Amino acid sequence: MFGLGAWVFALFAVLLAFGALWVAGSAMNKSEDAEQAAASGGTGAKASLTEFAITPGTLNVEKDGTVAVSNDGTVEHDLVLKNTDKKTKALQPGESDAIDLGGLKAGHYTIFCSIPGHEAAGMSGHLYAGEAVPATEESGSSGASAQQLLRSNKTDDETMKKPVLDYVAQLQDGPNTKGIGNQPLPPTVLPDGTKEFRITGKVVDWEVSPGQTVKAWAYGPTGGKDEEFTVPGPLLKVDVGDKVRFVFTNKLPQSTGVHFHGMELPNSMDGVPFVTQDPILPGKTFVYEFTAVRSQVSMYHSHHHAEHQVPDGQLGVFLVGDIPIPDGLPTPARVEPMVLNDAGVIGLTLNGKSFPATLPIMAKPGETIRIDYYNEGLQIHPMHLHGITQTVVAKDGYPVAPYELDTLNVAPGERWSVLVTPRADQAGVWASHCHILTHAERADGMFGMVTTVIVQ
Ligand SMILES: [Cu+2]
Repeated sequence: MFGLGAWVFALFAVLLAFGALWVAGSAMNKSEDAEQAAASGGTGAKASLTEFAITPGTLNVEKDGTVAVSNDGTVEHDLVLKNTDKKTKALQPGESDAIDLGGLKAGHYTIFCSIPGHEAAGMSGHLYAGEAVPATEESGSSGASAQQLLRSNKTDDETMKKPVLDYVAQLQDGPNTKGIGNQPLPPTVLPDGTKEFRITGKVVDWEVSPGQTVKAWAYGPTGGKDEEFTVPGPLLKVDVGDKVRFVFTNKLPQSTGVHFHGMELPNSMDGVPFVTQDPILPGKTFVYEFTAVRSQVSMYHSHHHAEHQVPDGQLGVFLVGDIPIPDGLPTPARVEPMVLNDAGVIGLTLNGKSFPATLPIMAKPGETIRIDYYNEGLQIHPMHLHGITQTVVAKDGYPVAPYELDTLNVAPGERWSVLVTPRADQAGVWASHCHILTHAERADGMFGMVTTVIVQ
């Protein structure tokens, strides 16, 4: 097994790196706030609420000051200081309110919008009441508010440590949520050699992160138990030249259609309702048949109400054969799919899970892993791997002349395949995350599109 101590140490290094970025961002906000404070008489700050952000993300307010809050969005929002009674009223679009911080202890507070779902969507931030930066011995201040601020900062760090420890604990205790996506589903081989998959779409409970269970629109094996319905759906794999039969049954509360994204197939099998077929009504079955003509890194997903059906979970990986590896590069020992999502009930996730429920990618020194990124979300995600080079070998399943990078932009619909070969001197836990930092971290620590590559 793994040395837990080394794990914790390495993950703290990760936290420190994130922390440095955060301090830089905080310093910028501070200068903005200073301007605002000057304009409003020196004791207050202003916050703007939109979908789905609190701007600025860090508010520095003098003790007993006020925060002017405006709803500049298009739906109802509010602003609440966690664990206090300080908050605005529910603000309609265009409305404003002020929070009087009179009597509030100097310190650090988490702020958020309490409208259900808005905090998770990104409406959270920090508020510092009192001095903006803790005074040090050297600066000559030993006032009570500075001491309180340091204590409060320690509490904040403890809060941020928790998801990391929860993630680490999975190495000993196993996954911290129910359900794992991308489970290989072997086909039934028919007498003529056709490979048949029987897949159903159904709404089931899906645990995105510990304790956070949503109603996912999942794929699973037809006739399977609810536990076999996952996000992403079952991982399907065939060989080049195979005849494929995909028998789909719709148990969703809405019509749908299954599109094989990236697959070369007959027009009538393309799965786009009103373009190549009628919608598959709830309770009905549709049979897709095609021959897999070349190697492919493909996805199967809904193409009907896709704006919600796909991010809600109607997505899966469909591999054909293997990507040819250019001369001089090692053949991968395994393929690790990493399916990105950012919307619907599933939200900011890797393989249907939000940190700390994401699973690490394990690699031995000298071993080559192929990571396939699939973007099933609505936004671009720059996927950054710390410390170890990623060598791009295919785009959308098509081989490309290999090139190296550490951050790979993955746009919606794209699939990128990279090889990762850690060296012996790269042993450790390497963070791997989307570098849109609000997709990876929020006021209470890391979440969402974060995992690690563990070289051991
Ligand atoms: Cu992202």
